[in-house]
Amino acid sequence: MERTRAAETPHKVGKRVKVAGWVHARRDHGKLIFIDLRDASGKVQVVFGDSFKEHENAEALRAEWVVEIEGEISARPEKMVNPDTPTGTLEVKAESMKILARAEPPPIPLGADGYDLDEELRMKFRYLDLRRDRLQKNLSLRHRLNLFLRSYLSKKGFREIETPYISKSTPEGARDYVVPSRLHQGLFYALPQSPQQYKQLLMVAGVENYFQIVRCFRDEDTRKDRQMEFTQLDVEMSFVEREDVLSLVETLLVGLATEFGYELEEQPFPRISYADALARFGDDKFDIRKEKDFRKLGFAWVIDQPLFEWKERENRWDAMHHPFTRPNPEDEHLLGKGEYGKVRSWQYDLVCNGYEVGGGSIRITDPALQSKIFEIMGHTSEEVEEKFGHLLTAFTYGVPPHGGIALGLDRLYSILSDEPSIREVIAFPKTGDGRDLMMGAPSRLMKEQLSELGIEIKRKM
Ligand code: AMO
Repeated sequence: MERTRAAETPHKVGKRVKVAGWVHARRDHGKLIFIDLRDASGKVQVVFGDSFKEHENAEALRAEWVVEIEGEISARPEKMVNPDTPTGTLEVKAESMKILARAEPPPIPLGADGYDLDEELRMKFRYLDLRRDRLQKNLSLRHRLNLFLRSYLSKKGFREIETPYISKSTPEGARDYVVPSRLHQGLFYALPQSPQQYKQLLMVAGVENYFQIVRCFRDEDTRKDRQMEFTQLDVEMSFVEREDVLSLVETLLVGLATEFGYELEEQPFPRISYADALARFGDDKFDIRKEKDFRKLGFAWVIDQPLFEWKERENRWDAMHHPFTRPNPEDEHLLGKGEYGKVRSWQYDLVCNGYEVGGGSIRITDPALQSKIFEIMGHTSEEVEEKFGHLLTAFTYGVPPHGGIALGLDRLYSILSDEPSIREVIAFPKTGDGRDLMMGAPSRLMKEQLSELGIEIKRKM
């Protein structure tokens, strides 16, 4: 017999079915034993009564055992109906049962929302933690949102193109995760902080409209809105100006809010200059909502950021966004005068409910201007050639004007799921100090692995 999922049972009242899943809860009333059987689609009540001959097997059942049950779906007696659950009007009258797996008592309770549990335990037993309703819902919402983004952008003529994860360092302001090369000992790959240079090279390649739901890697301390690996909706477009990128993202997000039942605080999204944001909110991340009520999204654009910021400790100018951001043409003449701090850029950031959920810019396409920016940031011409020569060369072969943006999906999804941390919307997140407690990462390498890579550990931890 084909398996029926819990959510399908309301359509099969009166029929004999086979259901399978985990024992979510068990209630023993002596002659009658009830269990709530849970599968990925939901829960359904199973009753072991007269039609079930092996009563002692039902007595033995414990939470989280995995079972397969055959029986008839029948309407519950009226006083037993539970109107609060989708299968609350029916039950499966068990006739036979197979125990597929027994289970140790779970080390963390799985019934409640889990917020008040020790996070280290939740992470160590993440495969159990993920069984709770709240996290299953978060995984489902994430899946449906990704589908929406993919289908929306595909309909607008964008192509999703995968770019390498084993690559060369792209400066985005964080430290790189490096990967030693076995074939080229002493040389290293880096995991990309974002696909920034690849997507610009795709524009040179004539792709025009690119997107990718992509993992990015940054060696920075994790926080409630930060992970060392996180997911972006990365977008790049050719022959566009700032307005085109802002309007694409705005219509995408309005469409998403409508489809998924969220209210927008203000529309069109207000645009606030960086200087005004600092003056009004004291921060470039702010919350425009009047009331912090559920399912309300307060999106706003921050524009006109300075191109450079002064790094006191390093005693040099650094790019506020990244070095590929185009200066506002009205301010470009200031570069020649050395008034770097006054140059505004064509950067734009998107904030929502107090978080920065996106950032992007119109890019530099003139190799001379790009070299000048690197020079202002303190790179020697040899360094520029070594680190960015490929991009500057590519720009000599016919580069279209282009620009783009990346949305931080973990942040956006945690807002949409009303979760306090992005860890609640990521299946397997790292702890605050960058460990995967379930897998036990980071971990030591075998001597042979190290020697194959030509690596010697100087200081043992
Ligand atoms: P940026 O560095 O601003 O831009 O990143 C875009 C968005 O990604 C999210 N984000 C993070 N989310 C979780 N954990 C992190 N450690 C983390 N770091 C960033 C934020 C942020 O707004 N290549 C450019 C985009 C472009 O210019 O097109 C970039 O990566 O929500």
